[in-house]
Amino acid sequence: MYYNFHFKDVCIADQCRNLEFGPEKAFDGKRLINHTIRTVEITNSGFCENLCYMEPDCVSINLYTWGDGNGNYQCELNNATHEGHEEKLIDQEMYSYHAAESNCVQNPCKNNATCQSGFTKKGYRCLCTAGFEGPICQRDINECVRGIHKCSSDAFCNNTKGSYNCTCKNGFTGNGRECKDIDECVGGLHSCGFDAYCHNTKGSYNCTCKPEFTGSGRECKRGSTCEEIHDM
Ligand SMILES: [Ca+2]
Repeated sequence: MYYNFHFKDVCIADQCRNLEFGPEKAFDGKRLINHTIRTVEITNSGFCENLCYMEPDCVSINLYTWGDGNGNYQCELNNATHEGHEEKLIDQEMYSYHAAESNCVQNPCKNNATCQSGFTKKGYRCLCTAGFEGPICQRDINECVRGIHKCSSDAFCNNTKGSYNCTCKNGFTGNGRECKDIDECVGGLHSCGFDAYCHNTKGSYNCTCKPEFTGSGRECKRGSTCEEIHDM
């Protein structure tokens, strides 16, 4: 009943895949559950392996033969084989299960990447999750250094594994992606002297002594500098 399906060097949309369905991994009366990614109705049972080959995540199939006598089949495409998931391979009548040689059983891809079997010279490829890169997605992307972050120009960017954080700089408030200047003068957060004017600036503020007062702005004394010197 089972053929040795060997799909090799057939390229679809520039994606070459090499997938082999050997007879030693074909089981009548079995079905792999919890790993089906797509179900297709077909009239030629051998076409199920073809569909699996064309679905990059697929490495095994369940074929269900309907009892309607019309020769229809239900083809389930699975993103795993029974290897490492033995408890998911259950007995079920009218089903047959067929697995390809998978190079993703010992998932070589890091950081929650998706492993797809049959691609590249290694026999698999990894689809990285956001924030990682490299042949097996082992490398964190430093978004801060690479300048691909979305932090405000008034924020610090902190790289993290798989992502990054934005923190508004002193004098600004917000979520880091948007930072608004804090008006210290209105908010009473300034430390200008009682006899000083407070001027808000972007990210900070200035203190200037009122007329007839002199000093740093944080401390203001009555009288001009000259008079102070004269007084001394
Ligand atoms: Ca990062």
